[in-house]
Order: sequence, then structure tokens, then C-alpha cells
Amino acid sequence: WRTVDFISDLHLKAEEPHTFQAWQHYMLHTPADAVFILGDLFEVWVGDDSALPGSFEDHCGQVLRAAGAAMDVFFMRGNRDFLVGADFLARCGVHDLAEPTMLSFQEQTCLLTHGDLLCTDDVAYQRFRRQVRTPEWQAAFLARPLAERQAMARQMREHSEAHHAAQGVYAHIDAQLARRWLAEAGATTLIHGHTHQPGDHALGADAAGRPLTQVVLSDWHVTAAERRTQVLRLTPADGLQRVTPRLG
Ligand code: OKV
Ligand code: MN
Repeated sequence: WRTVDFISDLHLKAEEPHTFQAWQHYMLHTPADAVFILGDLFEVWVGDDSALPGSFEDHCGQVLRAAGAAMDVFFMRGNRDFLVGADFLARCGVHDLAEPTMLSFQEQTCLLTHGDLLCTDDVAYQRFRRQVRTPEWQAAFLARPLAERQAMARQMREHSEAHHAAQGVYAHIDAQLARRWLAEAGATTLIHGHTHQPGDHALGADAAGRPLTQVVLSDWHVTAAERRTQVLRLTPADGLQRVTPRLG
């Protein structure tokens, strides 16, 4: 590998075709040798059986498969797509990434995570997260008819959007916990998404005095009026840089 890309929070959905098209073009044309997708690629995923031939999920799978044949594609589950199955990823030729994952490359020691696990302030969410990550909950949920699962997820999203619109606050990363994760992994750079607040933040220093950095990825959103398609790119010449890919 020479060039490694990191993306997250595309929130792909059939109702936002321009975001899908931008992502498709990026995946097929990026100069990267490896792409790390750090969660919430999909707006929601209710089971691998939703990827019926001709469905939006199937179209996304085809893009992953084409990209996976040309380079290394890694996928970490986010809070929206925690139900993406190992089988779906294997069928797409995509590597399944555990959370968190340590990546040592080009003198960078990076700890990769989606970010929701570090939002410890939201106690109700963390309880929800623990529940839906159990095999028991997942087996019971996946046993329901597809239409019922889609309706449940839609209802929950609407509920959550109303709640966040009312609160007007963003999820906030626990910096103390982030430093502890970095120390345990022996890493100096934390890369995550989830909060949709791209930026670089100093997290102090480790025991050896090495500076610790938090690098937050951007979400993607493309409509007639807006275009956010930012990629975090690691190259030997420039280190970690934010780039906006040319789109056709
Ligand atoms: C996250 C919370 C909404 C709390 C839902 C299956 C389900 C995926 C999902 C939809 C909702 C996550 C992914 C969101 C957390 C809420 C409301 C309350 C307590 C299912 C698969 F539910 F149908 F089984 N979803 N989203 N909540 O909008 O990010 O934290 S979410
Ligand atoms: Mn998220």
C-alpha cells in the first residue's frame, strides 16, 4: 500500500441518489490501495436479506464488490449498520473490521473506531447499543419479516430525529476514555466518525511525551444544493490530509 483512505457516515439511502452516485464514483476512481469505511456507510441496515436483487442495498453491494476486486476494502459497523453480516461482506469481497482496530502504517499508529462507543454521556444510547449487539436480540430481530424490521427501524429513526432536533446537541466524545484507548493500543492518532464534526483535536500526550491527536471524519451529503464528500487520505509524501475527490 502507498495510499490509504478513510471514510465514514455516508448514510447511503435510496432517497439520496446523489450521495450514492458520488460514493460510487469515488470507490471506482480513488487512487487509494486500501479504503477503510469506519461505519454508517448505510443510513440503516435491517439484515442482509434486504439486499434483494435490484434493491438499493444490492446496488451498494455491487459497488463494494467492484471496488473490493480492485483494492483492499475494509468495513467497520456503525450505529446505523451494526447488523451488516459477515456473509454480506464476504460476498462483496470486503474485509470485516473489528472495533476498535489498530493500524500501523507509514510511521503512523492509528486507532480506528466508529465513535459511538466513546459517546459515554448518552447513557440511554449506550444501553440500547449493548442490547442490540447481543446475539439473542439480533436473532430475535432477524427472525421478524423484512417489512416489519424496516418499519421498526423507520419508526425509531423518526423518533430519534425528532429528539435530536428538539435537543439541538451533537454527540460528544469522552476525551479521557479516548486517551485510555490510545494508551492501551500504543497508538497516537485516533480516527473516528459518527459526530459529523470534522476536525483535528489535540488530546494531550502519552506517558512517553508523544502528542496524541483525535482526527474526526466528515459525513457525506450530496444534493442539488450541497456537496460534502470529504476523504481522509494517508500518503508517504503528505501524511494525513483531507481531500475532496473530483467527481466525474
Ligand atoms: C439510535 C436511539 C435512534 C437510544 C434500528 C434495527 C430496530 C437499525 C436500527 C434505527 C435507529 C440506529 C439504527 C438511533 C439510538 C434511537 C432512538 C433511541 C435510546 C433497528 C436496525 F430498532 F428496528 F431494531 N436503527 N438508529 N435511541 O436513529 O441512530 O439511544 S438511530
Ligand atoms: Mn454513527
